[in-house]
Amino acid sequence: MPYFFWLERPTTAPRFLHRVATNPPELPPQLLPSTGSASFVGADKPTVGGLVVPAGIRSFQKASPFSKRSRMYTLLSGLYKYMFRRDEYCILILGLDNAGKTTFLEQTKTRFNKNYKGMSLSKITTTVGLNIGTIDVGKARLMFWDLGGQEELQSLWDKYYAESHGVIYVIDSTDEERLSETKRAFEKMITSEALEGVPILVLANKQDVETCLSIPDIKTAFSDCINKIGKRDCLTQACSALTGKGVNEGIEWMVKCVVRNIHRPPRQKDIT
Ligand code: G3D
Repeated sequence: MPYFFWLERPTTAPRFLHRVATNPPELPPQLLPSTGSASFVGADKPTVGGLVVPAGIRSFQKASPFSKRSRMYTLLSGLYKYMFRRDEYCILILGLDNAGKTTFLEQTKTRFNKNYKGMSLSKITTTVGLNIGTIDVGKARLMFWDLGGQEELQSLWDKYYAESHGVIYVIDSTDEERLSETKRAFEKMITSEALEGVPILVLANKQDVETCLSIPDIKTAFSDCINKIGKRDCLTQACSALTGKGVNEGIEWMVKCVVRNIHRPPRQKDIT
């Protein structure tokens, strides 16, 4: 690659400048640009041809057609990276066992990934361990971690909190008996410091079942959690992971929240 000068790597230099800080390639002498030497006016202002050499430049080789090409290359590669880069967000799917977490993940993958042939939703069995899945929504890539909800597995949830950008908490609206158990798990989760400011989507799942608890019923049961939610985005969404009702709305809401949450910036990955 053509080069035009070497830089020391000042920690504050913009990232693209580091590209030219590498050793020059070995070129045949006829292709090498003629070398100029820096002259110094005053104690700390080196100049070349009347131009002040920016701080951080140790040795200088006269600008040549190589420098233009190099800058063009840097600009184009920056543009390429900007256009073909995705912001990656990690989303935890939590909730008690049998709440419908895996069914929700499969339904989401089927809806948001063209060509994805999911397994038959009615054949999904309860999560033991970890299921993962990825979807792309615009420039955002959501990576889901569906964690097992059995009591002994709940102690593993907090190992994932620091890395996560959002939480989808799934409640089985047909299981009134376990409502207080799921509320306890929810309360423990939202009071974790490692999740501070992380948006939470509460899915009242299995709304296709006629006898299920309604959204107001669930909100009433969870009412004393409200002041523990703190300053974060939180939405309760009616959903049926089986039929897909409410799935798109929930995911779109989550994407909006994680993108605007400046406290947890995304990881950036080139599109592959
Ligand atoms: P989990 O991953 O949270 O443990 P699963 O839960 O996704 O394995 O779902 C547990 C059971 O609930 C499954 O039934 C699944 O079909 C059912 N289920 C999940 N979502 C819904 C829903 O929206 N509506 C209804 N009616 N059922 C749902 P089985 O019979 O396989 O245990």
